[in-house]
Amino acid sequence: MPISLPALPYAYDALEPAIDKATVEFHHDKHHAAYVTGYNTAEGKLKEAAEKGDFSGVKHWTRELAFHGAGAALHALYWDNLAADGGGEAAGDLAARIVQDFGSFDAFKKLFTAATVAVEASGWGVLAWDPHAGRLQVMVAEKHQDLGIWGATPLLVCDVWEHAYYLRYQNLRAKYVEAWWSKVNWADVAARYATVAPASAAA
Ligand code: MN3
Repeated sequence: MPISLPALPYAYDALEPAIDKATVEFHHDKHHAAYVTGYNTAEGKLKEAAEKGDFSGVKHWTRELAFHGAGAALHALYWDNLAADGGGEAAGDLAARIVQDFGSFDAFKKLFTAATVAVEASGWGVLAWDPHAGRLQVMVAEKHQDLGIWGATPLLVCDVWEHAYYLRYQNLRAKYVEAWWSKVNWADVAARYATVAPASAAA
């Protein structure tokens, strides 16, 4: 089944001045859209290969499926993770879990920021719930699909591909990440955490 481009959950200029209107418009309408299209193309090619029994292109198209599928999923999460009135700190069970797993909100924020700014070339900073370790993890993704822990659920992601910030911030990735924090929709992150947190997490 083809996937479709989710509508941006706010106006193009909703994240100004932290993330500018032109960047959001290009990022959603061109870049995010291209991952959706790329996923659908790969899915179609793999379906065709299975039907024809011709697997000569299977290595290429499974790679394309992972790249575009991960790109599409992370971008949908990225938009939902932000809001015009975002910022501040996590609250409730998520806040308690952040303190348990990282020591303090400030320690988590510094770790996430450092990991995200340090991503080599194009990728993402990720806060994820890892069910194997039973804890929150700060991870990074190179491109969209490399370096993740299987089964871990991303809760909060920061896109640090240059298309996410170059129009306004040029090479100053750290300035963009600092501004990005001011738009984090903690209610969205907490709702995602609630769907994966163990029942005993708040105890
Ligand atoms: Mn992007």
